[in-house]
Amino acid sequence: MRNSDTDLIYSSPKAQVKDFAFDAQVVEVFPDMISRSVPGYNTIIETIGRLSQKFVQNNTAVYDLGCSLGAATLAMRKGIEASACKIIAVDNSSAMVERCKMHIQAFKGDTPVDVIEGDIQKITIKNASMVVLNFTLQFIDKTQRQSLINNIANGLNPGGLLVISEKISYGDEIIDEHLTELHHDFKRANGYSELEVAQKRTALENVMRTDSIEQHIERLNNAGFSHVSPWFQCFNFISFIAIK
Ligand code: GEK
Repeated sequence: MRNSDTDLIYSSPKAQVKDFAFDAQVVEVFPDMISRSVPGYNTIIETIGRLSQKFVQNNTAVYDLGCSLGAATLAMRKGIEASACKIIAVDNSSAMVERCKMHIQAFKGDTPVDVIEGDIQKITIKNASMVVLNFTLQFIDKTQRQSLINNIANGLNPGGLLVISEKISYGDEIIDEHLTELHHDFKRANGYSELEVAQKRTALENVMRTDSIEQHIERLNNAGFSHVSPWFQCFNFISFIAIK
């Protein structure tokens, strides 16, 4: 069923497809867009909530980096059982941050949430027991990714958890082709047309740059995480846990 929350951004032909941006138009349809486009998104959000129950410690900070409308923040606020914690949710899109604040206020919760408009590459992470990068690292310049992961590792307390979810590429042409096709089938099954799939792909081309599983694991190991593993994968979408 289509209503005003349905993502129709790429449904009509565009003379020129502009680079994708997290602007007001995207904010309006974001929950519909991400759940129809990212296989496993809801499972990942729910699991982030469950992990927060296990990993978040009393008197510590929790970070949701590239929080968009705060889905992971809300899941963690529901899951956290520790006391005197604070969630810091950061995004550099003013439209996202404005709407995120409204979402957070609409739900009750014991853990306070600070929604901050800012660049996740510039914030200081400290006294953290859990950090979430849910489909955000893929939008950061490749040359900046290791230093961001290093900052997160430095700001986590021993035993602290980083959850990182990403779209990936294999670097094997045949596998990449099949996984992309399976992903596009998933989108078609969720009601996106060929035109929508094709125009969105063009819009993301210069904006979202994927790494391989090996690159992610190497980067996490370089940053000093003691335990690193994928815990979820569907087609070319993956989520890792990394424990300091
Ligand atoms: C979710 N985590 O629903 N600093 C801060 N935010 C940034 C930066 C940056 N440098 N670069 C991109 N963003 C969310 C979904 S969406 C993923 C995350 C997607 C923000 C950007 O504004 C957007 O809100 C978010 O990262 C990526 O669990 O739409 O594929």
